[in-house]
Amino acid sequence: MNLIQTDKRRLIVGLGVTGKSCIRYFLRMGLSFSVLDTRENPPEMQAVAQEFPQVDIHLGKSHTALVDEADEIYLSPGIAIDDPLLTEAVSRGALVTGDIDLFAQQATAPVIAISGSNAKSTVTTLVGEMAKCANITAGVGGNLGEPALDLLSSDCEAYVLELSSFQLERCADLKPQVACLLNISADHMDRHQTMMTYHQAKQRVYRGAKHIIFNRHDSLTAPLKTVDVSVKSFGLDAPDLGHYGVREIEGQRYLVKGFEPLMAVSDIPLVGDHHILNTLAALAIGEAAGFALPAMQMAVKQFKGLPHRCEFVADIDGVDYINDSKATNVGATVAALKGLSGSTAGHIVLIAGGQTKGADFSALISALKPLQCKLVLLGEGAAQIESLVTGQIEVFRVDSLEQAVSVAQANSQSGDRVLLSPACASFDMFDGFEQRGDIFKTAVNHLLLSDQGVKH
Ligand code: UMA
Ligand code: ADP
Repeated sequence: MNLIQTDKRRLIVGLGVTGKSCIRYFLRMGLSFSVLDTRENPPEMQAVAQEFPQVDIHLGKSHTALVDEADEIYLSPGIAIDDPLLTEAVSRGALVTGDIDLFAQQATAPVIAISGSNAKSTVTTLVGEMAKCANITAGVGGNLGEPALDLLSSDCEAYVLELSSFQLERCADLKPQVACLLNISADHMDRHQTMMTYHQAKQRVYRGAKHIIFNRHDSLTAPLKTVDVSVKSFGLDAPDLGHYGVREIEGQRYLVKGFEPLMAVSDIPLVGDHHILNTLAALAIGEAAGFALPAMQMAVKQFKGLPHRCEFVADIDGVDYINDSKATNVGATVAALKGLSGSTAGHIVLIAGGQTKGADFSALISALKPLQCKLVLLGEGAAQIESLVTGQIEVFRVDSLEQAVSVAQANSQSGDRVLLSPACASFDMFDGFEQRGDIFKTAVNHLLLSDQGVKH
């Protein structure tokens, strides 16, 4: 497939982070194109007009005829691949693709592609840190941080890409050196409609990969075809030869490859089984990419985790407050609950709720009940979640995150943990998960200050 043909009518759809990276790319390549955003007033429009004064930009739904006429459509991830906007173009045989195929055409260094429902950003960042410790110049980004096309550089010796299901569903030809699916649990069901289409989108990360890494306890991550490919698995149990797992050696738990110890579990600074899994995945990815073990060990030991992912905020009167605002689906919250419960002396008070994205919350309820958690609910999904737990666990309904924090404080005691891990997207009440996490942290810090004031 050769996309770079000057006689083609190219259309970039979307003026977000991806659309802007596509504009920069086509300008660098000296190719003609138009841009459409179906919104009348997309955010940061002024900055966009300033950055690209020469670019032909069309806004609003009245310009959608541009899509019907285009030969090649570079569709941003926020627009579904089956959006009616594309019907006419698809029926005419127009190419509908995204930034990742463009990236793949130009990237000359090996690509490490990481996907999954959860832990993508954590593992992508850790693998990027491993590359740094191994003195390898790596471009790290994709669905996280810098968009893929902006990473392209002749200096890069490797690329580490986090890829979402939205990016993968429109990516035909990445052919990564290493591909990993960390886990699959329901997410974005409002977009993908069924688990089957979501699963199919995620599996595309393995297309043309030379090394495949998957989670052996999550069957949906197992590759469907494995001809001429190295396939390694990771999991928390003792692994077969050549695979990654955990073994007890002389009374101490080690991350191992087969029987070979790689590093002690106690060397991982982050708490919880989910971080052991993430570290195993990163070690497997790094080894497949040729990183030296001492460099990877150093990166793991130094890795403090990312903000808003099980981030410790404060200890107030023996109660830990933890910000896991990035838990925007049920799988992430269940992992956080399971990961933290073992090291929690008392109980967990969970703050959850928000935009449900069509999720089924039964797995969350099953995780909450045996742990005897208390539940503080806010946002759009509160009524739906409450209806599933009524009479089974203690539930409090609140209108704001500040109120959630004070209700959680009033209902916790020394040894408990207050965990913001919403299992929902944030857009019903906040600009995004970062704002939600920041507001939580501010509310907790106010509590801390007033608590210190009382003690003085
Ligand atoms: N939109 C329109 N009309 C358009 C174009 C976009 O209404 O013509 C709307 C979309 O429906 C969406 C919003 O604009 O609500 C932004 O969409 P976009 O595709 O322009 O978004 P970008 O700014 O390009 O950001 C995208 C990813 N966003 C999505 O997948 C929704 C970013 O991931 C990603 O970091 C960025 O590309 C660079 O790769 C965000 C995300 O939430 C962080 N990702 C999901 C996740 O992690 O769970 C998948
Ligand atoms: P993603 O980029 O896939 O959203 P992040 O690294 O940002 O992943 O983490 C998102 C959420 O997933 C966080 O709430 C985090 O606590 C949770 N999480 C971390 N590791 C795992 C895991 N191995 N399985 C499930 N959830 C996890």
